This record gives sequence, structure tokens and C-alpha cells, in this order.
Amino acid sequence: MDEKIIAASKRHPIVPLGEGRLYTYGTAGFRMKADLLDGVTFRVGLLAALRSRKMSSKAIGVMITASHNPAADNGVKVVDPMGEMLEQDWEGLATKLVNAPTDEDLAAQYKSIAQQLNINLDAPGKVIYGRDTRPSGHGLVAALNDALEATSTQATDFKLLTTPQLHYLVRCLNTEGTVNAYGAVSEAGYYEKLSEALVRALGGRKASGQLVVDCANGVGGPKLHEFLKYVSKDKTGLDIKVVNDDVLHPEALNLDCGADFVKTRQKPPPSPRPTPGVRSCSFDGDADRLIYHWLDPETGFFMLDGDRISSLAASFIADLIRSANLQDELRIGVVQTAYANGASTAYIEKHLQLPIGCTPTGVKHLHHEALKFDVGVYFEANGHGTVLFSPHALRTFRDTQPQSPAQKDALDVLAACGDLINQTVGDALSDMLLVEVILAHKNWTLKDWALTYSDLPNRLVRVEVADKDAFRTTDAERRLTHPVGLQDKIDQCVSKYTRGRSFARASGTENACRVYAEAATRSEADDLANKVAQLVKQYGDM
Ligand code: G16
Repeated sequence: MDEKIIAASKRHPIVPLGEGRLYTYGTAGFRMKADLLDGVTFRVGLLAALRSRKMSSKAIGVMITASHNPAADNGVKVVDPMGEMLEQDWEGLATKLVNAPTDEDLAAQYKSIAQQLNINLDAPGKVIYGRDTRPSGHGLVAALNDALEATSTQATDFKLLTTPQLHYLVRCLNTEGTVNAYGAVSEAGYYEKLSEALVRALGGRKASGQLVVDCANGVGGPKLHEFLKYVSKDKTGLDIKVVNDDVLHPEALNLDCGADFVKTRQKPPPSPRPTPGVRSCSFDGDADRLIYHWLDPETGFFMLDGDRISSLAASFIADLIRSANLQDELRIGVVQTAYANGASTAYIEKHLQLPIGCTPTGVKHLHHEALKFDVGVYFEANGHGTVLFSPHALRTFRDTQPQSPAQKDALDVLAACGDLINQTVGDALSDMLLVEVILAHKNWTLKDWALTYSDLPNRLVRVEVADKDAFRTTDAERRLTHPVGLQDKIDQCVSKYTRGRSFARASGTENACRVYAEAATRSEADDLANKVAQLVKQYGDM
């Protein structure tokens, strides 16, 4: 085994990052310029081989994507057996393995992790993987496969997938034939499950008007086209026009389109030219984020981001739970991050009267917190999130004997939502269907949805700094502990603005810091964001 790993590793050398710098398993795995990733991906393959054996030979997933990042980047992340993100303790092992200085050290580390964690290397191992549309994905898949071969791990290549599809497949594979079977282990199984749940969740209602879906020129485009073959327009009213679905020109990926563009620039993608009054939404490059938007003929651009999707879903599900008379039985809660607009937090707490948790950025943190509720709604403001139903909640929807037609309708829709909403991770396609279902139930336009509350104007700024790791935070990333003195300066600055709030943190997916600011007016929010960004730059360059 040692010789095999060493020989294979020689074909996938790790590129040294320079004095004192390490590859780190961050918010979404390893993510960087694609030309640095060959050796990293090979080593992640070794980690996945170990992880599968540690998890009683269950299938582990590996996704090759850089999501919303530019086309020249790529990334690799590991999916645990129930389709969730890799267990946090293992992130440290991933970092250790990837940074092993030589091929021989790497093989030794592989063995030592196995010994340390009582992993039987002779047990069978199983890994499935997929990739987004980036051309660099081909080579990285080959590197991954070499690691799986060198460790005699059974490997299945699902080729092009959205990130949430891979998460779905991992869970399906590991629950196949059990009472918790999640679905058929195939891409078709995913489409069948969603299209069937969509019809049940609509309960005879229909979506109205056209929906334009911007797929960021990423893998979401072909997959959405595929999904639509499974949907009856007559039964659902779903009338989708797919745009920005060019996967033949790799450089077009996430360029001036997609969920990240819309959220950070606060404007619609310039192409195709937006039609005023038409309901639109944007996926990101691997289709795990969703942002709704439209151009109002009178008031201009309006965006409904992850906070809005979260409050819409929470209010809809809370109403259904009340109609099903289960409010004393099931606890529903919402999880956000510091990026959540202050107005959304107030709306959920005061108007919906639901408990809220706040975690650091990264869906893995939100997911974990959401599991504490029977129904846990979690979304990041960037449109990444989902709704988790506990096994108890799903059983209750199924087993409660309805006492009235209204209660039966509520129970049926709740059960259908449990199938419609991806239980493994945020999923733009599944979230979009949920939003369409809710709008159809409420008979709402995007404007009706937008009127539920008014967002505080906000601004997100990306700041290049010499060493982003010098920025360390506490209190769910709302305050900086390092560089020393910077937080005091930010506090002084914030105190000058009406309803001002701002924070800075190091990105987990890019070599930069991010600054968020909100305030009572647009100009105050912009001004505050720029002032805090200047402070970050100044301390970052010290
Ligand atoms: C990833 C994570 C998200 C996170 C985002 C940005 O998203 O999965 O949870 O919000 O990165 O993180 P950061 O601000 O640390 O760069 P994606 O869609 O890029 O996989």
C-alpha cells in the first residue's frame, strides 16, 4: 500500500505555498487557483478513503467545484455519509494530510491517521464524486481517482453534478434499502423526487407567470433543463425560462451573472437585458445558492436574498404547523449569520415570534445549529440554505390523524415539503421550487413578498489584505479580536451612523477580508462600509 501511495503521489506533487503558509480546509473545503489543486485533490482522495473506512465502509462524497468563485479557480470538498459537510475534527486531518512535505511523509501520515483512529485499512472503502463545469475539473478527477485506486477504494464517477446533487446521492446510497431511504441513487432519482414532491406541495395550486432563472453559466443550467423534462407545466403552472446557461465558454462562469453577482452588486445581471416586472432568480456556479429579484417598473431593482427566503419559508411552515394543530408538538427555529439584515432578524423575532440562532459563516455551522429544532430553517444572506425536518417532525406529519380537511391539507403539504426541500445541504433548485410553492399558496407576487418588511440598506465590500489570517473574530464573527485595536476603531465609526452595524472577517474561500455594513439610509450604509474597509486595509497592511 505504501509503495502504491508513494508512486501515485509522485504523479500529483503538491505545490509548496511558500514559507509558513499552509493549505487549509476552509469554509468550503480547499479552494484556490486550479493549477495548485492537483496534489491537493490527490491527497483529499486519500482522506476520503480513510473517512469511508472509519465510517464502517459507508460511501463518502467528493465534490470538485469552486462554486461562486471565478472560472480559473477550483476546489475540493468532502461530503459525509448522510450528505452533510465533513465532520469538523476531520478538517484538521485534511489540512495535515494535504500539507505533508514529501510523498513518503504522506504515506506515513496516511498510516498514522489510520492507527490513531483505529481504522482498518483492509476494510472496503467507497467514494463517489462529481464536478462542476470548470475545465480543470477533468484533471482533478483523475488525481482523485489515482488516490482511490492506490488505496483500493471503490470509486464511482457521477461526472457533472450540482453540489447539492452530490450530497443527495451520498445520502441515497447510504440509506438505500433502509427505512430512512432518501431516494433513488441516480440523477434521475433526484429529478423524480423533486418533481413528484412539487406536485404534492402545490396541492392543486399553480405557479403563475413566467420565472426567469439565471444559472450563472454553470452546471445548474444543464441540470435545470434536465429537471424541466420531469415537470408537467399543466399540473404545476411552472413556466421557466432558463438564461445564462452557456457552459461551452468556461470563462463565462459566474461572470456578470449568478447569485453572488446579484447579491454583492445589488443589481440584475446585465445580460439578458432584464424585463421589468418579470419574476427572476439567480443560482450560483454550482447551484447551491439562490437569490430572487425583479425590476419594478416604478421603483427599480429589488432583491429577495437568503434572509427573505428564510423568513418566507419560516412563516409558511409555522402557519402550516398551526393549521395542522402541531404548534405544541414541534419546535420551529431560524438560524442566521452576522450577515443577516437587522430588519430580517427583527421581523422573525418580533413578527413571526420564532427563536433565532446566530453562527459563524459557513453552512456547516448553520446546519449543525438548525438540527436543534424539529423544523430548523437556515439561510445565509447570500442565498445558501435549506430547511431541516427532524425524524420526529416527519413522522408526526405522516402519522397524525387529521380532524378536518384543512388539517389534512396542512399535513400533506408539510410532508411534501419534507421531500421537496433538500435535507442534506442548501440547494438552489429545491429552494426555488419551495419559493414557487409558497408564492402559489399565498397567491403572492414578488412585490407582495417584498412588502413583508423593509430591509436596512446594506453593503458588502471585499478588501485585499497582505495576510487575511491576521483577522480573527469572536461572537459568531461579529467582533474582531485581532488585529488588536481594530474593533475599537470600528465601534467608534459605527456609533456615528443611525441604526449602524458593521463587521469584518477573513473569507474562508478567498484570500481576502469581507466587510459588511448596514445603516438607516443607502448613503450611510455605503459610507460606513467604505470607512470600515479603509480601516481593515490600514490594519491589514501594518
Ligand atoms: C461557501 C460556503 C458558504 C459561505 C461562502 C462564502 O459557499 O459554503 O457557507 O457563505 O462560501 O464564504 P466566505 O465569506 O468565507 O468566503 P459557496 O457557495 O462558495 O460554496
